[in-house]
Amino acid sequence: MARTDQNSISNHLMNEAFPDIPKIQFEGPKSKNPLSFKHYNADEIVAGKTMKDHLRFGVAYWHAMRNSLADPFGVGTAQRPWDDGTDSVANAQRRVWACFEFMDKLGVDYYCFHDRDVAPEGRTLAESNQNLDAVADELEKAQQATGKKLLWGTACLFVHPRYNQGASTSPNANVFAYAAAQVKKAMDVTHRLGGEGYTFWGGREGYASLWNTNMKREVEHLAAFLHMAVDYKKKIGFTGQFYIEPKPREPSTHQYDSDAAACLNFLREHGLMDHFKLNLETNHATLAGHSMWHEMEVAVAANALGSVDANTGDELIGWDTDQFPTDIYLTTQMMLVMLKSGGFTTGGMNFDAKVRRESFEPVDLFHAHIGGMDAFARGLKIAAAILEDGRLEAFKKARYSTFDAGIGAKIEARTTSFEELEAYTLENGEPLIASGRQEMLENLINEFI
Ligand code: XLS
Ligand code: NI
Ligand code: NI
Repeated sequence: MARTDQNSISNHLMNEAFPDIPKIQFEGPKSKNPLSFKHYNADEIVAGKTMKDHLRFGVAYWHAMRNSLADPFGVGTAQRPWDDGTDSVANAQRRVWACFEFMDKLGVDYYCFHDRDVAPEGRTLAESNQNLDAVADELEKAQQATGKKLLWGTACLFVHPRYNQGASTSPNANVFAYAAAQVKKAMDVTHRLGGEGYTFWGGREGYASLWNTNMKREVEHLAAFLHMAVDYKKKIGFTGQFYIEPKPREPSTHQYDSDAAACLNFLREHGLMDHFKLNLETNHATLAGHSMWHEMEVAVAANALGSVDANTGDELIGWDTDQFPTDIYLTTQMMLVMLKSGGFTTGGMNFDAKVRRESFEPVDLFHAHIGGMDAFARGLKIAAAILEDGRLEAFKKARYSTFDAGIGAKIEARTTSFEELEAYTLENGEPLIASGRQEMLENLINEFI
């Protein structure tokens, strides 16, 4: 099963999809070969585990295989010679092998998909389901041939015109029903392919205008939908992790699962906390006016960090530009939180990122993913070194030490009161406070970067 069988990949494509590209190797930081890893060394042990097991990289099918690189002002530019540009099932099946050749050459073990990325939507639901089954046959063969695995599956509930006012939050019950049927099938296929998770991203689960929206009703419908998904999961014996992916807006004006805290509140209010973890996306964090670091800390505090859509945004453009992450500060912060939380179990680092419209050649897919993988490998090594050094964590611990004993310990144990704290303060007078030393810590971090 876990054996890489190149023959089997090329058997399914008349020509290899990436004929000029060899398997990408780790060559170390001194290498000048752009098609090599400088830092990501899959089997190297960092903080007790291989890099591969820490990072659990995934390729996002919708971007790597389906993004034409169109933008709001221009048509697609992507050159994808293996793709005949049609919506046929045969083309979709061929594309599977191109994707697996890509993952194989890149050395990425996981992929993620929406139902409609992998297989074309038919004229009816039954036809769409048939198309999906036909491509799932191919995905299953390709998984077996290469040992690659499905990190998570999902349903596309935002492209088709029927979903223009939402799916589970559509004002129309028949649209809700259609969406439910689509998710049921996407869950079946994810289960069949041994998916380790299933993601709900509320593409249009929000509103464009409150003039026509009953927000309370829509949010309740979303909760009802997710409860039915939980029930169905049990029915089919799917044990993968459910994720919900926060995003504040775009294409909606406001999306109900707008950020990590809002998602957690929604899950708690509707009794869904035990069934979901968060799939956090960096660019969604910045759209919400937060850093990814903040979003990850919020998730970890609730024991709900599930998986990551690893990308980044452009500080100067206000939309979800889904760029590949290359900023070492970003990856260091993310890897620090990840390591301190104990690491991924079911989740991983899915590259929900696309090459720029200007980067239209197939080889650019490699440059982009190599860069992202190296950036996280460096972040991981730096974060491990910072934790091993211990000064940062020791400073943080000392900063709260007045809560470790005496009146502080009573506050944390909730065994004191305003009256006692008043008496304490009258007796002890003005508190002696310590500097936060932000600049000193920023300098400390720069020792490692
Ligand atoms: C879009 C989302 C989407 C989800 C999966 O902004 O990031 O790609 O990850 O539906
Ligand atoms: Ni995403
Ligand atoms: Ni996104």
